Amino acid sequence: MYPQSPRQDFFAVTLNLGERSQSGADSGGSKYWRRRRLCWRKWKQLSRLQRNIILFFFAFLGVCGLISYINMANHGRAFTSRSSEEQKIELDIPELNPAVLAAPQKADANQGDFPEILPQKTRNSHQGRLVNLQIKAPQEDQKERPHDDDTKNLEEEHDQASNENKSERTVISWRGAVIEPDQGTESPSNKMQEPVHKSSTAEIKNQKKPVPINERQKAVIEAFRHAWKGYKKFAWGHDELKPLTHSFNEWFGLGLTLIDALDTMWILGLKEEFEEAKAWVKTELNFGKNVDVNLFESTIRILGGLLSTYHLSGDSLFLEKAKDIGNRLMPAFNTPSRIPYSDVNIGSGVAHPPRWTSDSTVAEVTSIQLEFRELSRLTGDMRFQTAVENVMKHVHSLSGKNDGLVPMFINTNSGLFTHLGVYTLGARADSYYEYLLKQWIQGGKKENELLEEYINAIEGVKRHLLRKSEPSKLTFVGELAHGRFRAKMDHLVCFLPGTLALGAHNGLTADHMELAKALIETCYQMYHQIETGLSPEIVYFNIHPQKGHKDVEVKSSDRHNLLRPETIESLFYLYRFTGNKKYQDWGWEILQNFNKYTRVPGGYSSIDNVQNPSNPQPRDKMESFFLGETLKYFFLLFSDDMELINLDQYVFNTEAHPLPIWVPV
Ligand code: DMJ
Repeated sequence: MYPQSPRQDFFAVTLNLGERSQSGADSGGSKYWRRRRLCWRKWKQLSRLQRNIILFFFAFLGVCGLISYINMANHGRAFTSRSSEEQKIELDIPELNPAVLAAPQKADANQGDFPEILPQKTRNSHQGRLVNLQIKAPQEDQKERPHDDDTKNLEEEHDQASNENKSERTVISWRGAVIEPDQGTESPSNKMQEPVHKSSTAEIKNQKKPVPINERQKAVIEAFRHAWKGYKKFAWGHDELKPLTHSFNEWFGLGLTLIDALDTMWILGLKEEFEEAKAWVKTELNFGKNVDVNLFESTIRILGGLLSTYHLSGDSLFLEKAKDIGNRLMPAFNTPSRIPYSDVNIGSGVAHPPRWTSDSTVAEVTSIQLEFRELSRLTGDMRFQTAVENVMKHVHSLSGKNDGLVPMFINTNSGLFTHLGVYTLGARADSYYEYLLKQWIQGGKKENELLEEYINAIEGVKRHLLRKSEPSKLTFVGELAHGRFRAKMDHLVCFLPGTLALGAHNGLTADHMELAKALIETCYQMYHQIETGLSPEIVYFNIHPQKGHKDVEVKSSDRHNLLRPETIESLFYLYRFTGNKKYQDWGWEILQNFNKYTRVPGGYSSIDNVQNPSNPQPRDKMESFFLGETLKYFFLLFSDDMELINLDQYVFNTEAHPLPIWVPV
């Protein structure tokens, strides 16, 4: 009988307890005690086994309850502590990674081809280098760019040193040499700040002695005079000389050659010619003309030429003219995206894109910054600077770049890159890269986005565009078109060795200088391997060993020479920074070939065929940059006067017009 009853009793006890809990609140005290006694009696009636089972069951429930309580408590603690760690990491991120551009991502299939010129350090090493450069940089925009305490201390020291330098005010003399303050003629504007002085005292002492003009420089002066004679006689006040037909060519109708050549005459010491040209600027140059000009070309040649002549001569006439043209160019920025139109009518103030597209060229919209920024600094009118810096910021933020390499076109409506997938350091992109570095230098080496963008781009060049030719293993910069490499190099790309050398001089890593040396050798060979000793506009390199083939090949459509400056420009930088005379000798060889094949009685002329020494076919055109750039760089290359346009005080715009490097106020 026992076996059945306890089970029933057990349920009875449970039910009773349950009933109590539901109705206990209404029960009187006696009823409660009666129930307790009843329960106790029932409990006593149970066998020991039944009681043990019941006790074990409750004990088991208790243990389970305790375990799940501990688990829940642990889980809660773990959740809380993970959140705060995540929070800490999130808070740490901005400290660890200050706003920098994304690192190059793709591995390069061709890296193995260039062991000696590949980056010696990773991109992080550039970031490390950046920190050092930030320390050296002068003050400005402090609000926008917080620095750590160590950096601040070092910057204060730098400030002190710079202030001490401020007393050493200098003026640039005829031939561009630094002279004592009291020898200057007219003071530049009050807003102008002195160029930064970095040369050692010993260097300055040595360089302050007048350095006589050497035979090679005299040859450059003779070449200039010959060209100028033709210009004066047949094209005075017009844009370009036609030296064969003794006539002129009009592009903007603004005396382009004359303005482009002003600072060259100053640097070459051609005082008489300079004064004549200045008189024309004063009395004849009128920008109030109903004429369409190209924003980029008129900025680099006219605005740049006027600004640098103002700095060298200190004559406010040139600043007034610079302000005038600067204002007249501003409507170009009135576009939906603020990326400027290519053309603007400087008389009516109406700007427009070319007739066939609403695109502008990337190099054009990003190579007007040095000039407009300098105009703002001199005038105090920030509209110029703001307009061009907005363009840089916008381009900086755009997608469509390939490891820092940019496409060639940008749409003025959408502000986006167009014709994606083609990357070159030649036409339509070239000076974008040049101005990244040069703006950084102009602004006192503190605009780090520009430097980051430049370093990324050079890494992109190494990764995607460098190859070696056969049989001489010349390092060259080719092009990438939709993933396919083309062994094509424009002569325009020969600006790159000079720019790389300038970057290395300003503290970038030594591999930039190594690449500069390799590339200038190639640019020289682009002259040396050609029948006239003059480079064609475009060359193709052989990249596969083939018997009897040279490194360089030329297509018939590319065999012209426009008297371009880029190789001479780079030879100048390489000579300045290395002192290796071979660069002067290479330049001398090229000058002689210009004299042999491009000089005509009326001046110098572009030629159609660099491969035909018996008939190079002169084109009847002398470009303004022959006087503005090519002959100026020849003269500077042959000079041993390191103070002649000191590269720690001046930065050349892309048309060879030197503008001062800013220093902290
Ligand atoms: C010049 O007008 C400038 O150097 C520009 O950057 C490129 N083209 C010519 C010279 O070749």
